[in-house]
Amino acid sequence: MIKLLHLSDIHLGSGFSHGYTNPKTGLNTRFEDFVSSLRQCIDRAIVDQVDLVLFGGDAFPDATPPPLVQEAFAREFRRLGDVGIPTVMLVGNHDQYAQGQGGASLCIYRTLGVPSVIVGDRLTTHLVETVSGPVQVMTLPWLNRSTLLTRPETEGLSMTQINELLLSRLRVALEGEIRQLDPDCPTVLLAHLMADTASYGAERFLAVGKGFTVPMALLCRPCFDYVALGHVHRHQVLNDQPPIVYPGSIERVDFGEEAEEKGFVRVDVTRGHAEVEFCPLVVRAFRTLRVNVTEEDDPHTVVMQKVQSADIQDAVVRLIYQIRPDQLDALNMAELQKALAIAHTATIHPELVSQLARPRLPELGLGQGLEPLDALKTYLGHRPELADVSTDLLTAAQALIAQDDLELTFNSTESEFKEGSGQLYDETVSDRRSVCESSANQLRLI
Ligand SMILES: [Mn+2]
Repeated sequence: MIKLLHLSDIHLGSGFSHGYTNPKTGLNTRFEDFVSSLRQCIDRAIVDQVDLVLFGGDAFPDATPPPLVQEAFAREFRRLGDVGIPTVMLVGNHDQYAQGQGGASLCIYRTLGVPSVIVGDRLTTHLVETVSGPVQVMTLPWLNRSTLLTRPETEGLSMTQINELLLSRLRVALEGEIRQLDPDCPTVLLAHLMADTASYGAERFLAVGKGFTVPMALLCRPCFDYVALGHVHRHQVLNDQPPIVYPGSIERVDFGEEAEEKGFVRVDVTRGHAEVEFCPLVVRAFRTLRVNVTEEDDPHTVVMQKVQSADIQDAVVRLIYQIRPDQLDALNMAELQKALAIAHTATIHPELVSQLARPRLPELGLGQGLEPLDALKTYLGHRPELADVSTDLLTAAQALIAQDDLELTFNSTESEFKEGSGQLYDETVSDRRSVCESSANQLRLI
């Protein structure tokens, strides 16, 4: 039996905006949190005397981490080498430098000839001799189109066609690799990819390029006793035997992972069977507090009650409240900041909800059927202060009305922001939504 510890998506050095500089160490507190999570994983590997550690990729936010971050990562993994535990480090999308030109942040371990570390930056099989016997580890790093395709092959093809071509190449390459396996030796596939049945986490916002999904049928093969995945930040088990598992990230990268439990997995593998145990890590809590005070007579008390009733001690907190502009002065910000001070860090996001004056126009009375555009024209005719923008408003309204489904507009707005950080995405979309909604309300009010 081979004892494995499988962790993934460390992203060491990210999420600094949710921390502050620790005056005792000079380091960002979120950096310290991430190091602490990694340390818990390494501690467990040493205590359990595992035979092998598998790292599923995405060590840092990008392929050029600052020396301080690189060093903290190396310092933790070195502890495994010191006690003779080998590690396979897989290259994830965040570890690749300038997609297509080769090179990855983790390759330095191979260059230096660190004896306990195997770097998985290509599709190949490593025979690892452990204390408990040999194990085959097939590494499949993050694929981008230049991994298996040349430029002339992809010229003029759509993204879908390129993905299909990439998948057919992967199928052939994987088949070739499988044929060379020793069928009697325990075998693990270690892969950084998006499986087609995985449910998405925050990583889709972190992704630099749009990847492609790999069908489960390609992974769910009897030649593999365990399939160790990386990339998706939410822990999930996609198949029972062989177990196909995302351990998830080891710390919360942003608010998109607020509700997710963080951890790693311990796996006992023999040829033909594997037992998996998810091991939760002690990580910092993230809390979103939402409250709508637009209908409240005493908005300050309501917001304060929301803050005081929440478990925000040492958590990363964001307070989002919807408020009318005329209520803003009612909030005692100093008192609010004081109540939030027990949090690790807290940010305040007021969402202004404008209450439009509702002039009663006789032309728009009940029983008068009016097309929305005519209604807008009538409304603009009564608002001389909008004369400068009335043409633009009418053009915009025409475009809006032309949309079959208003929701489509929201969706396309969201996709524009998927490349940004989860937090930015959340806020921007909700801002946009409220803008769109208030435009819709305007039309309704007319
Ligand atoms: Mn990834």
